[in-house]
Amino acid sequence: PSYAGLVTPEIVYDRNKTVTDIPADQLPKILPTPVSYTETGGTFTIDGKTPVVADGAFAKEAAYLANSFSKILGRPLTVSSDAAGTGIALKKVDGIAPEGYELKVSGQGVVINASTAAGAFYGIQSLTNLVSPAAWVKAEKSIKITCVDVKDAPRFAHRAVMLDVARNFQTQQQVIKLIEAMSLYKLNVLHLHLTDDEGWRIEIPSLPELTSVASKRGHTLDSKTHLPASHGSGPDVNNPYGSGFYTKAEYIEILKYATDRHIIVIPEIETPGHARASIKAMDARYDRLVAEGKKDEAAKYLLRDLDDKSEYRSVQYWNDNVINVSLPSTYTFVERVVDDLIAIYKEAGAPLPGIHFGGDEVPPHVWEKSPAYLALKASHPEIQNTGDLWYYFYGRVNQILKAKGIHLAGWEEMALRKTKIDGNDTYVPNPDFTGEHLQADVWNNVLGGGQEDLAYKLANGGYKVVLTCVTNLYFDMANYKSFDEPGYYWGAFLGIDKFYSFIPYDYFKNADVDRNGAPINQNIFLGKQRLTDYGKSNIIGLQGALWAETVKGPERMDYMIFPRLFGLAERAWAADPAWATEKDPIKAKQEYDLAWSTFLNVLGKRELP
Ligand code: TNX
Repeated sequence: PSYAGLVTPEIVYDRNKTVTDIPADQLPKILPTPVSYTETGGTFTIDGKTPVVADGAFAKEAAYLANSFSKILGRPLTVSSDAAGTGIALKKVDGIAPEGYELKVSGQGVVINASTAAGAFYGIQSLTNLVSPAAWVKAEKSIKITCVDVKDAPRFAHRAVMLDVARNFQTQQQVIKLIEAMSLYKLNVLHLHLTDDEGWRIEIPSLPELTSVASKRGHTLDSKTHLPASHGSGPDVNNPYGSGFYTKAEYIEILKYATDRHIIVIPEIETPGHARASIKAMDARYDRLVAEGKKDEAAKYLLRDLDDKSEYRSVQYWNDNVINVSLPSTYTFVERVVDDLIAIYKEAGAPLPGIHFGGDEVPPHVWEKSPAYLALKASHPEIQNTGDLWYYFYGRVNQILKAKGIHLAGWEEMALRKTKIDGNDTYVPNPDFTGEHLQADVWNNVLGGGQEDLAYKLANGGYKVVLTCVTNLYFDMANYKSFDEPGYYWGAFLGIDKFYSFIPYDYFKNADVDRNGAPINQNIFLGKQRLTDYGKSNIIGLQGALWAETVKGPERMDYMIFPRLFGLAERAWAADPAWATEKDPIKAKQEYDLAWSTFLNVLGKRELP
């Protein structure tokens, strides 16, 4: 990595101020950068009389376009199927890449060609980018669009944002706003972290305690005995953002809004760790049914072994937050939740390709003294220690999902089987989960931590990997080192440059400083795995992640996500920029400066939605 030292937090924030001012007419108008973009001279004017003419396959996209322009023109455009006349045409053309499009604006009108509805949608979003930001704020009678020739297609199929609404809640309106911003910049997966220790945030009609009890922050009061006051999570009952959930109807609205914008919403039900809220809710259900004299029914969904005396503590200091995976009732619970989620998605008409079952950060010594575990061990020779339960649990969850045609997604730990080798806990990839059926979100590439190449190892080994690298893509990390800057920094300080300079197939390349801001020793990359060609084919995309222990309220959420979202969108959609492949370090720096200036200029001239 000869570019070490190119980007440091200090330089970036200097750069932010001294960025070269590139004249507006020389700036690219479309973000993320399209594959090709040429201005062909002249303009085309869209006014209230411009018709939208669409192939039947793109009727929904035509309606979306017609309505979105009404924000400027005061009324929607008319949609017609009459191919004659000057207007905006959406045409189905075979042979264009999925999600790709061609956009031609000329004196004669606008033509968007695509082979899929998603492609037509992205053509529309690029057309929307060409409208001057000012037009969106002040209503006008007509909109002038620069004539262009654009050809475009995304680099990665999976362009995601993970939003944690469990630690602190965010309203439906905030989620809708994020979806709107994501869609403008061609991101297509919203991963909602709906459950954690602090709360359960989605109504599951057949298990009402999940929200009646566990959406309220107060349920954690008897837990977490060792939490330092400075830590963001915990009981914190007076926090106004600590409680809340989406009713089924509200969640369906979110799904419909996302589906109209070609965004898939992956629900995350965190198991077996980070599950204090689920456990507490099922405890409450148990207590109620026992009080009603229904003892047998009471234990049906119980998530803990009442006689388990094991002692453990999670990294976030919880001592009672791991579901007991040896209990049959755990699988009854999982299946019940999955079935309700399927029904909710079906009612919304939204796709549900995968469900995320968490998997991160299960502490040592959990389950060790559980009678349920000891009984299971006695009857299952393949289970020798609690590490083997990992394999057992995700194997069963995978079976439940597979039978319903849904793939299993999880944090990287899910793809790793913890086992004892020479008495030490060691992770080995889980051979049952490779291939199409498991999506692993890989977060740990902490510089100097020794796991820098984990994402590449898993991809080379056959896992479908979503790069969620903490060094470059974590929205909950502070932008830079300052007492005034909110956020964690256990992974890195993360200005927008970190997102922007992330090179997916070689993310060691721009790795420069560690999590304390000190220059890293490049020797840490010696002997690390690089991506093979096969590994490359298994990198399905990128994900920015907003964890929310420190994210209280909508303003803070927006502050952490913007403008860093644009750096993420650029790297998820566009090819590696020229500076990433330039071998001469001086030329690379010049090219980087120009590209970075241009990028910041574009952002500076763009209204946030
Ligand atoms: C680690 S990275 C977690 C989350 C925290 C986050 C805070 C990962 C899969 N788990 O539970 O919210 O750190 O940055």
